[in-house]
Amino acid sequence: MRLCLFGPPGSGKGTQGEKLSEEYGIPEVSTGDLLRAAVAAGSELGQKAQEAMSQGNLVADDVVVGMIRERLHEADAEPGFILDGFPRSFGQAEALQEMLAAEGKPLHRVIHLDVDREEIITRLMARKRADDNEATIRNRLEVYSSQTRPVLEYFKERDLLTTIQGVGEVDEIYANIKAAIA
Ligand code: B4P
Repeated sequence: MRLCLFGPPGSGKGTQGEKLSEEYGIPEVSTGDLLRAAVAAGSELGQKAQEAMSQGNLVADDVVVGMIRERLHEADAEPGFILDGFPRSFGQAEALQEMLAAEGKPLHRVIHLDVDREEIITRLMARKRADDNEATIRNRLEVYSSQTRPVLEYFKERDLLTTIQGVGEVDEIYANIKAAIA
């Protein structure tokens, strides 16, 4: 199975991705986690990503797409994968579709976790990651509305999109995701 979890920051992509990964035995590939690991390792890629991330801006498409291309070619992603937080721009969506089409491995579904702004701010303020301060959260939400949310249309046009309410019990949301991919 090849899935994509789409939604605003704090919508539960990481939370649901981990559960899906465990149950289906395929890796959850989070661009946020990959970028944070690169920053922690002090690699050249990490240095490029750090400034954008600390301000809540998107890291450049070529950096993120290159990273995803490499990760999806690792052996554990051969039977499938769950993308968490990728794509986040039209450029990333097109690059992904082209890459998967060229390999004859199309996406099965894009799950959009819908959560309103106030709930997101409450969740992220409680989490306290380095980029979970109020100014950065507001910018991440702004970036989501202007650059990421419009990409939903791209997947809708291709009949790949299912929107699921991301508010409520984690297990209830998970059951709705499973029903959508069954
Ligand atoms: P991410 O790491 O993807 O950050 P995120 O969107 O905040 O994470 P996520 O949405 O997975 O959090 P979750 O809901 O699991 O990105 C960080 C930064 O990296 C970006 O701002 C950007 O700079 C860069 N980046 C990443 N991908 C990129 C890309 N493709 N292109 C360019 N730049 C990119 O968890 C949130 C909290 O909610 C948790 O505390 C959780 O416990 C809680 N929660 C989850 N479900 C809940 C529920 N049902 N009820 C209550 N709380 C819940």
